[in-house]
Amino acid sequence: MGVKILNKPTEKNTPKFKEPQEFVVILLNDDYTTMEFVVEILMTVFHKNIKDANLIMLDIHKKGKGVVGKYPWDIAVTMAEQVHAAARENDFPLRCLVESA
Ligand code: TYC
Repeated sequence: MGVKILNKPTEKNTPKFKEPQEFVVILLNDDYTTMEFVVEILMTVFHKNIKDANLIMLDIHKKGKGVVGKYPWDIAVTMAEQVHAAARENDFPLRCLVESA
């Protein structure tokens, strides 16, 4: 007499692990935040080098918005909070969004 195994995983009910989802942080242009401040944010919060930070900032300035990077949810949200806190502290209206990649 064999032991009956309850809830034995089968091909059908075995949970498949989902790929960790990624999110894009999008920075929005405005007319009041200085270019220097945006470059500083890109370097300090998003760890961009000065060359990339300038290119990303200018791209956002020209196009109205731009993707800064792709991150897991918690990191993306923390970065967005850091941007908004620093902008508020410096009286700039700089905003960013977190969207599903
Ligand atoms: N448009 C701003 C200026 O001319 C610079 C700027 C760039 C602001 C990117 C926000 O996400 C931004 N001072």
